[in-house]
Formats: sequence, structure tokens, C-alpha cells
Amino acid sequence: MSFQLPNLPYAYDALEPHIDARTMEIHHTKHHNGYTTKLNGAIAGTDLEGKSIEDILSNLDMSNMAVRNNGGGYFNHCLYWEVMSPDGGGSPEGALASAINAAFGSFNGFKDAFSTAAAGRFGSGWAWLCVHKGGKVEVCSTANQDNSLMPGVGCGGHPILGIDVWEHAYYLHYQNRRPDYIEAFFNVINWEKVAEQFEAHK
Ligand code: MN3
Repeated sequence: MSFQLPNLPYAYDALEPHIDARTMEIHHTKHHNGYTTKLNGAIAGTDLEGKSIEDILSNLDMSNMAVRNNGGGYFNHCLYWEVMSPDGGGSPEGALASAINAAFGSFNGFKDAFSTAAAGRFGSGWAWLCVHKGGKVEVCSTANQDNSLMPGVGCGGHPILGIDVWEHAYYLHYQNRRPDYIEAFFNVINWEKVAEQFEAHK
């Protein structure tokens, strides 16, 4: 069994004007496709073949750079597409909203923490909202294609919302204006999907 590049749950132009169609198409067909193909190559014939991506990343030998980079890239982008929607934006409700308020004081407190983590990531990487067993949420950031499932990255729990801050995620439209991309991302967050992830992993 090999990993498959998932289809996007919307058209490439569906997130405009916040994220442009050309960025989305290249990001999906070139970058995510590349991570998927290289991950399959890296695990072929090893004892990782046939395991779930969460299992692979949670028990990862961090010196295995091919699986670390491409397995992270595979997982991270699968989540990224899912937590965006043309009908997104607004703020969460229910238990997720309560967890966010408990951790950050308010939705705006969360937005500040998440945006600061995303803007402050030097070079390439991701910012995350993660949930720990028991339901506590935290914001953190990881470099390159690392994520909080991996051991020893200084960031724990299961990622339930992630923003890609590699330049390939925004440079065509926003050039060096990463903060503008981060602000725009809030207009496309699919909070129903994030809440599903919260319920599944809390
Ligand atoms: Mn990317």
C-alpha cells in the first residue's frame, strides 16, 4: 500500500482572493505530489511500509531525513487542504471554542498567538493549533516539514489546524508579505473541520 495524493475538497480557484488559484495548483500538483512520491519511495521495502502516516511520524527516527521531510510534507499538506474552505472564516463554536478560550482567554487571544507563531517562524515551516489528550490546546511552530506528532520537536499533541508558511504557499500572490497571507488565511479556516479534528484527537 502506498500513500495517495488526495484530491482537494474544492477547486483551485475556490479560495480566491485569499489564496490564488495558481499557488494552489502548483502547491498541490508539484509540492504535495512530490512529498507523496518521495515518501512512498523512502518507505518502500522497509518496515514502515503499510503503517499509517500518524504511526510513522509518531515513532519516527528523526535522523531518517527522507521520511521526516516527505512524511511530514505528506501529512501536513493533507491537513492544510482539509482545514480550508471557501465557506470558511469566522470563529469556532462549542467545545473547541471553550478549549481555545481556556488556553488563550478569547478567540482574539488565540488569533494573536497563532499569527505570531506563523509570522515568527524563521525560514520555512508551519504554525499549529494542537490538541492534547484531555482536550487542552496549544499553539506552536515547527521548522521545515516537522510537526507535533514527531518526537522531540518542542511541540506536542495532535495538529488540528496548520498554516504552511513556506514561501511556496504565498509568494506568487503576497511576495514577502507573510503577515498579509496569515491574515487572509483566517478568512478560509474551516472551523467545522478543525472541530472534527479536535473531537477525534482530544
Ligand atoms: Mn507547502
